[in-house]
Amino acid sequence: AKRLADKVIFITGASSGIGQATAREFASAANGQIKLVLSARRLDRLKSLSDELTSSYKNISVYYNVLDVSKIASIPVFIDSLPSEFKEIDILINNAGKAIGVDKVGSIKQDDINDMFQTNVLGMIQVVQSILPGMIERKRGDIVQLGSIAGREPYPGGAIYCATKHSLRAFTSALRKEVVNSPVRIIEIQPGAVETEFSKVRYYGDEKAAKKVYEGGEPLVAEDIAELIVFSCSRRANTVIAETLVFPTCQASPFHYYRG
Ligand code: 8X3
Repeated sequence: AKRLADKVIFITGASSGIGQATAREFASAANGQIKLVLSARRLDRLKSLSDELTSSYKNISVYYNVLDVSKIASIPVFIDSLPSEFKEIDILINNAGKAIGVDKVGSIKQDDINDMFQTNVLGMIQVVQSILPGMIERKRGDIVQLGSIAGREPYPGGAIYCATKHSLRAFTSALRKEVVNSPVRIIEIQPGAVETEFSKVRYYGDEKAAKKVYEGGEPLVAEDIAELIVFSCSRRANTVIAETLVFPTCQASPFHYYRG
């Protein structure tokens, strides 16, 4: 897509899952030079992704560095310290986020509540606050927010996670209204079941429990979401794909996952 040429693309949570797949998808879809800013907590993973992309594609340059979006104060510092050629971010993929635990209200661990709100809400907001003013000033930019079916339809065992994704949706919808006088596009993607490290993290590293989530049906893979993100960002400038709810064919809601 020529529309991606010369863009600076910033991805949070780029070391795995949807973030990593999106970095790969932009690199392969770009027809022309693009610059990727990759951030996540795991530096070694960012380095190998960067090495992979720069050796596979001539048309991309990559800057990567550690960013834990739950550390709010580190976000503007990260943005301010970007090398000048990576500073004018055109596309933000606000992806970093997680679910921790499936406990019911009354016994949810306070650490898990804090962690989810800190990352999915406070971190997500600060990333936008740090990047939006430059986009408004330059009169261009796309902000892609990673929402979820959990941001539309709450389910038992997900009270906190669902509350964070409802927060994201409310924030994103208000933001889209605020920037209606600007060419900046606000895009929200709302995945259902996607098999990544997501469920492993939710179950505190228990791989068996994570596998069970998708058993019997075929979940989406990270690349499916990455394709939609790149598609959304490469539409004609006047087109905003405002909200996209995405399921695998075996799913129709948090409560409808057909296992055969
Ligand atoms: C991830 C999808 O169904 O676990 O956001 O809420 S779900």
